[in-house]
Amino acid sequence: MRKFLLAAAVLALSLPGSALAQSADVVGPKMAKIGKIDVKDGPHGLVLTVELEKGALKPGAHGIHVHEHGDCSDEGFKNSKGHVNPSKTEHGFLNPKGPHPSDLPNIWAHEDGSVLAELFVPGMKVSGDNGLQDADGSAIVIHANPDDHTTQPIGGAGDRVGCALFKK
Ligand SMILES: [Cu+2]
Repeated sequence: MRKFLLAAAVLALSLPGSALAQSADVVGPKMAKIGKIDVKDGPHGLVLTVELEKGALKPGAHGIHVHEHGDCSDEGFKNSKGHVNPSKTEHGFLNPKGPHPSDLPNIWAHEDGSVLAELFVPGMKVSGDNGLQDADGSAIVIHANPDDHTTQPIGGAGDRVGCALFKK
């Protein structure tokens, strides 16, 4: 029993810093923290938990995607570049030529601007070549408007209003 408890303790301690799980702050357009995203690496893909504070977003639906470059340092978050897309497909769950592996369902902000959402990204990993923590890292970017899952290249989701940096 003691051996089991010890093993459980070691596992719990190893999770936050390992490749299996990572938590990142989400910063808003003025670089202030507006929430966080927790990522868990599972056997079939990533489970994301998005938790944003009151006032973080305007109420309603917002597009969210995994962008290819791990950089949230500029206003507008253009440094995060485009969507992770090693398969060279088009954007959009409703597009016959889509989706990008980094496309995600919209998240909804409550009337107070807060968000609590859980998302699944099939096939994506935390580490490895096309993982969140690849050579140049990745950014999970939240947009001002909903993603219509059809329009190129980002479903008409508009400006980038939140950014979470994932790097080794
Ligand atoms: Cu995007």
